[in-house]
Amino acid sequence: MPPDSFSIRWTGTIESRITETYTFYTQSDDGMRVRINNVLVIDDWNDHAASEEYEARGTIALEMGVRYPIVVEFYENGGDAALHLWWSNRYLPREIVPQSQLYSGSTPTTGPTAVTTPDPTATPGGGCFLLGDINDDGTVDIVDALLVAQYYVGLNPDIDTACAEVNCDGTIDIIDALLIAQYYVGLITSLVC
Ligand SMILES: [Ca+2]
Ligand SMILES: [Ca+2]
Ligand SMILES: [Ca+2]
Repeated sequence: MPPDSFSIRWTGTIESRITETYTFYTQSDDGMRVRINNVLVIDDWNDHAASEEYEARGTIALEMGVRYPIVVEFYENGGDAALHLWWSNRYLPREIVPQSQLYSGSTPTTGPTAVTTPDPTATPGGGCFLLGDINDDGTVDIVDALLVAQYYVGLNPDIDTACAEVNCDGTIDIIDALLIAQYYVGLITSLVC
């Protein structure tokens, strides 16, 4: 491939771990376009440097567990060449879109990813009866979300981990805390994965 005057198109799918509106950001040298679910989220198809000054951004709502088709196009005209892609939402700070949320291939799923379903009436560990009810007080609320967030940063190692792993991805992290918080405010209706 020549160092100048080329273009590239990547196709695959992207999956969010929570249901949220995301902002995507690009810095590229030269042009870049990002389509997600056939929506042109970023259209920055012109010559420029890869810097904050020429940063482009766009937003799109993503539903947790759904793999949306993503197409990233890039061209280089002359001189330097670079491209970067970040995302963020109101809960999660800006980060490079992690490899773990990108999949090759172009066949998106049309619904939430199938995962094993635990029995929500089970009473694991310390006896919590509702997944996400970390303090076992009978309601899932913001306190439970905070307890999981504290566990995630190592502040609260004694919580009922059977209730805290709400999305069944094998780790208890800030996503589990966010899911409980979203359940608490009615943005999602089930914590059973
Ligand atoms: Ca260039
Ligand atoms: Ca609770
Ligand atoms: Ca988890």
